[in-house]
Amino acid sequence: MWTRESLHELAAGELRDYHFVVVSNREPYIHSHALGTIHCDMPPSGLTAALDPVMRACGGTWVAHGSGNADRETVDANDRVGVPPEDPRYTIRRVWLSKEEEDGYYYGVSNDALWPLCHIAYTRPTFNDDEWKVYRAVNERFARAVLQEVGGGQAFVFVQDYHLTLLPRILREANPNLVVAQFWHIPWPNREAFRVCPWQNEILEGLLGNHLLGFHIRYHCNNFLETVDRSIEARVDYDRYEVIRGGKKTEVKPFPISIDFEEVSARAREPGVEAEMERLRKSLELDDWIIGMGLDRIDYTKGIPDRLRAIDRFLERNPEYRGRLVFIQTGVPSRVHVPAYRRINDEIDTLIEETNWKYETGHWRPIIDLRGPLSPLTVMALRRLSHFAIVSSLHDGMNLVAKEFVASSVDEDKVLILSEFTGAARELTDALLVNPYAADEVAEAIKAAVEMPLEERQRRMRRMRAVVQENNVYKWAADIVAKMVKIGSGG
Ligand code: GDG
Repeated sequence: MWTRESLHELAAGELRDYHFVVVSNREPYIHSHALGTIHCDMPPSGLTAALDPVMRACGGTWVAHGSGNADRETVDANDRVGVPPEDPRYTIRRVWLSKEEEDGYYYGVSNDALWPLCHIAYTRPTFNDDEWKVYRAVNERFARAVLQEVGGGQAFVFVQDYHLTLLPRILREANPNLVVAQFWHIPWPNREAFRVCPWQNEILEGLLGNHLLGFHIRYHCNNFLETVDRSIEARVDYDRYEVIRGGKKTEVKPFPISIDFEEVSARAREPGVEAEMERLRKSLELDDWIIGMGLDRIDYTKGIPDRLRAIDRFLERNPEYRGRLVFIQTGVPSRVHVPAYRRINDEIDTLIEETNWKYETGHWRPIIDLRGPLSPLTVMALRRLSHFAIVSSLHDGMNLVAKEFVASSVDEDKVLILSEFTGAARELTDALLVNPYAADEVAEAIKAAVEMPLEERQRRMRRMRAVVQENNVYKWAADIVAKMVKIGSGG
């Protein structure tokens, strides 16, 4: 079983002669002004949740966009700052972007073109050539920062996600001593879906700068190989999962991401959680109701309206649960500068209002809307209070919310309703797997969840906990680091 310690040993031994550099759009720690002082926070994101423990174990440098309003005041003359602030274990090197650059590269190409392109959620991508020029320039800016950090020496560079598709090629051409890997946190769609992208060849050539390209599941690897095979001049080896282009090899492999199971379980058991549960019971007037929860970054891929429609359908079909079951929807709004995200927030508002209006009696209403930033303690107390959770993504690379719910279920007495279109569904086969587009099917799963006998709830949850405990984030990181080391040594 991989642990923070064994990963640390691996990193200290194998990465001894190398500099380890992570590159991502989002920084793991943001400095901002609040109430007259400077705060340092970890923004909620799957990526940060997964990589911060890894960086603490490996040390090194994390290159990222400095987006906090106190970020410039907290770096040194070389734009560097040590984190975590109370006990610095690694360095953030901040890259600065203007509002126009953020608009074209982050909101435009990354989240209004590539995100909808890769998620089959029936939201149309927008392709704008001016934004693409900005995206290209920003990728070059990140490349310059990485090359400065590593100098001419040997280094492992681990790039994150779809914001930086052009970076690997620039790095590999500029410094042959680098081993470059990239992890793609979202799905890779089939070739038919990808071919509408006007910049497809440049993106593929950029990604083939990597020595190693990782996806969550084999299905996404297959989609990528097929896309390359049918789009550009390259030799694709389907048996070895490799692409050779211009004499350079890219290995394409699955690495299912995960969470720090032990830490989440330990946090679920902290004494403060029970007090917070009590506070929530009182302030939300929860009585002895059956509680379901959803926790998501507000995104149209997460299927939040679909889940709310399923709650409506459930109450319509099972009137005996009116006044007895409540669903708490939480989560933070994100990417609100992109029109599709504003629309999804409005749609959720309307659905919650209509459903509550339809069924509410006395102080009971079926849906409690807790959107907005919540403290980790409150999120944990909500998980512990819940009898079931719904993760209803229309398409999701992995989905860490599902794994966090499993790790928090220390009473082994909760049910997970999980979309079959998440990467997590491949591992969490003891969840109640559903098609989120089918409201009746999800409504039936809610009924099955609340009526499931205790023994079956425990049996399913124990098995899922064992899976997440074994396939934890340290295993994800160790597998990638070990593979990078093997590539670095010519293997
Ligand atoms: C991408 C891929 C892949 C969410 N709302 C709040 C909050 N969160 C935390 C969750 C979880 C994280 O954010 C979300 O992670 P997910 O994996 O569920 O989703 P994405 O952000 O879309 O992540 C995804 C992931 O990358 C990693 O590769 O799994 O498929 O889309 O940790 O707990 N945390 C707090 N308040 C919130 O309101 N405190």
